[in-house]
Amino acid sequence: MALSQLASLFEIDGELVAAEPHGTGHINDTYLAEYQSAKGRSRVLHQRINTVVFTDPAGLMDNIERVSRHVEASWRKGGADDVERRCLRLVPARDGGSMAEDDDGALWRSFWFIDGTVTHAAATSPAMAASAAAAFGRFQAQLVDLPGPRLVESIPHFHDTPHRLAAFDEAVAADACGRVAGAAEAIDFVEARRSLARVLLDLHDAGEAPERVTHNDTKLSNLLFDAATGEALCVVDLETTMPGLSLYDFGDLVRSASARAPEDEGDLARVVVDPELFEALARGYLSEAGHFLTRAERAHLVEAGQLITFETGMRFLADHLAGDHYFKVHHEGHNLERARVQFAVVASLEAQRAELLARI
Ligand code: GN1
Ligand code: MG
Repeated sequence: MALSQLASLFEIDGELVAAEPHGTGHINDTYLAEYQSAKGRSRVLHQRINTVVFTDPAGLMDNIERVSRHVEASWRKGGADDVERRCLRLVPARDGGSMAEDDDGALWRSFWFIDGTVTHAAATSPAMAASAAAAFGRFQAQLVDLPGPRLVESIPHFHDTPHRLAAFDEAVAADACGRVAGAAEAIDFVEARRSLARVLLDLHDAGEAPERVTHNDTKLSNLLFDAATGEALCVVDLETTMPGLSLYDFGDLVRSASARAPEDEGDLARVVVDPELFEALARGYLSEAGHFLTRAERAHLVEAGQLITFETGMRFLADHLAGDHYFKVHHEGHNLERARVQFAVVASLEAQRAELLARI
C-alpha cells in the first residue's frame, strides 16, 4: 500500500509524518494523514475508492467535484462563516483531476481534513437529531439549482427497492454459505413486507415525488458535528449523491437516528424508535427542505423511514447470506446482527405509526 506515495500524486506540501485508518465506512478505505512542511502542518483524508462497488470512478469523481463545488459556493453566497468547515473540499491531484492511481493500480481521492469535529453512531438528544436533519435538508436545498447535466448514477438502482428485493430473493435461493436456516426469522420478516418495496416508487410514478439531487446515504455518521457547539457542520460521503427521491434521505435519517442505538446494537430490546427523536428529525428536515417538498412527500415521512430501513436491513441480510462480500464486517454474523437491528426499527415504526404521524 502506497500511502507514502500520495503526497507526490496530490497537491500536498511537505512530508508525511503520520497516518492512520479513519472512520467507520463500510465500503472504502479511509486514512487520516498528517504532513509537515516549512509552512506548517496540514491534515488530509485519503480514500481508496472501492472500484468493485463504484465501477465508474471517473463518473463518480465528476459528481463529487460538481457537488462539492456547488455546496461550497452556496455557503459562500449565503455569507456563512467558517465555510471551510461546512463543506468537503477536494485536494486536487497533480495531474489536474481529482483522483490519482498509485503504483499498485489503486485509485485514490483526497479531502482537506476538518478539525474540531466529531461523529455519532446514534442520536443522543432531540437537539442532535434536529441539527442532523436540518443539515441534510439544507444539503438537498443547496443542490436544487445544481447546473449542468443530470448527475451520473454512481451505483445504478441504488434505492430501487424492488431491485434490492430481487437480489435478496436470489441470495436466499442460492444459499451460498448455508446460512439461510440460521436466518429464518429475518427472512420471514422480509417476506411479510414485500409490498412495502414500491411505496415511494408508486408516489414517484404518480408524479407526487419528483426526482431531485439527493445524498442517498444520510446516516447520522455521515455528518461532522462541531465538537465545541454540537452543531451539525458538514455533510460528508458524497459518493452516492445523485438523482434520487428526497424521501430516501429523510428515510435514512429515520433509520439511523430515530432510535438511541447504533446500527449494530447487540441488545435488540434497546432498538426502539423514540417519538421525540422522530419529531426532531421531521422538524429539522422540514425547516430546510419543507419549502420544495410536495404535499404528498410531507405526508410520507413515516413510510420513508420504514422503506429505507427495510431496504437496508434486506441488503445486510442478503450480504450475510452471500458471504459478506459487500459490507465490511468485524466479526462473523455482523451483517445478520445489523439486519436484525434494522428490522427492529421497522417494527417499532409500524407499532408507533399513529403516534409518529400525530407528531408531524
Ligand atoms: C454503506 O459506505 P458507508 O458506510 O457510508 C452503504 C449505504 C448503507 C450504509 C449502512 C455505497 O455506507 O448504502 O446505508 O453502508 N453505502 C454503499 O451503514 O452501499
Ligand atoms: Mg457511503
